[in-house]
Amino acid sequence: MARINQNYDKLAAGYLFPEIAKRTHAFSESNPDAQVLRLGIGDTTEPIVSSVLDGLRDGVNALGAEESYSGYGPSEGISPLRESLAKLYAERGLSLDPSEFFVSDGAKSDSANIQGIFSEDCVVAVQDPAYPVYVDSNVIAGRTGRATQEGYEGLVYMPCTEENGFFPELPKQKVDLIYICSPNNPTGAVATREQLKTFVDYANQHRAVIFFDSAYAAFITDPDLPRSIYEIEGAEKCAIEFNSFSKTAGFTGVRLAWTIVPKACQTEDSEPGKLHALWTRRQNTFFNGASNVVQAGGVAALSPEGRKQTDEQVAFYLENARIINEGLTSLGITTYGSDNAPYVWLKTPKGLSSWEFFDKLLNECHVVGTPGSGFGPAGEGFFRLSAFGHRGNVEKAVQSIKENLKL
Ligand code: PL4
Repeated sequence: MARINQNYDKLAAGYLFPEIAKRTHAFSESNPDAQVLRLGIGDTTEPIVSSVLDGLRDGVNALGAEESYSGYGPSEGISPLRESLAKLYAERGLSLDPSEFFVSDGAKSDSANIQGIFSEDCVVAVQDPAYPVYVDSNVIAGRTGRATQEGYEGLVYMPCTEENGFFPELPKQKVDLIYICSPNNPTGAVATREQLKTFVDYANQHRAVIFFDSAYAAFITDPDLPRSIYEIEGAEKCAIEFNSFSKTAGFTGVRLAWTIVPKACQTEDSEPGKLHALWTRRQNTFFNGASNVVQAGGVAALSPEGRKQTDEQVAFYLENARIINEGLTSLGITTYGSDNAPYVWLKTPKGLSSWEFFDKLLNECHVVGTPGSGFGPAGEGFFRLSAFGHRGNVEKAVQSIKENLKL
């Protein structure tokens, strides 16, 4: 007799982003003439830059000739891409071997799947608020109890609040797996070297492992802020890092990412090299590698011309963030983030709940954002606006908020 994975029934509600899409659709159905301006999902909007398009085309063309055709590739990714990634980190003085880079189809899937190579009884700590995938993947894996008003039983929430500058204190109890996202989705806060050092030291002391999601690292403009956790001494022994081409190369639909599992990284019951071997085995078993066409695009994105052009696109989105931030602050709304991240994190006015503000913004201004409470209990009373969008739409959204939001 087949039985389902009962852990799915523990999941608190629908996944956040489909829920937003559902509510937005309902609004559009009842207001067919309203132009809905979307600053909700962090999804790129600008065309892929020419050098990366050329790389993708080269990938396609290679498939059309007998001598350059390729079928299944290594599930860890093609060597030129892994080597280009290692060079990228080497430029910042980080010595990582190409074999420590695992190319994949997304930071979402990797950050959801990584927990699968760890013991089921590991205690998990998450920043609160956090990208929902970290929590949900552990709920499904059975590492939590029921959902309550305060979050899932058994999960250690590390509140990120105005008081602590949206970076958490160390957990009071011993935890085994720690998720840190910097630049942070949703708060836009970037961890300093000192802040990361406290977690790296904790992890090395307790033989915990940090999952460091740096999907927005390219948005860091402040040269003093770390873009990779491996800039912190000792991190290679305790941290696994995720990054993605989604937001830099506009690959949210194309799909390409990478995960770094250093050979030095270890757990309390394993030697250095074991985690690297387990992730290799996991990927070999469950994954057949990212698309060869797309990996050719990835190599082009890391070329000097690709980097120049994609950097310009990142700067474009950061300018959107500045425009949104300026518009909100001119209304007296308290905001965070936006300087080194593509998200503006705002405090809902008049103590409205996050979902109340979602409805208000949609009904009064026809602007869609993301309720902070969807990212965890500490996100209640906050709201996220995404800076991904065409400039004209971003400006229209800000104008509409300024003219129509009843404060
Ligand atoms: C909506 C911190 C966005 N349907 O594209 P990937 O898989 O390489 O990267 C996804 C990702 C990884 N890590 C962080 C992220 O914020 C994201 C993308 N987040 C958002 O609006 O929060 C897109 C979400 C998408 C989803 O469910 O991920």
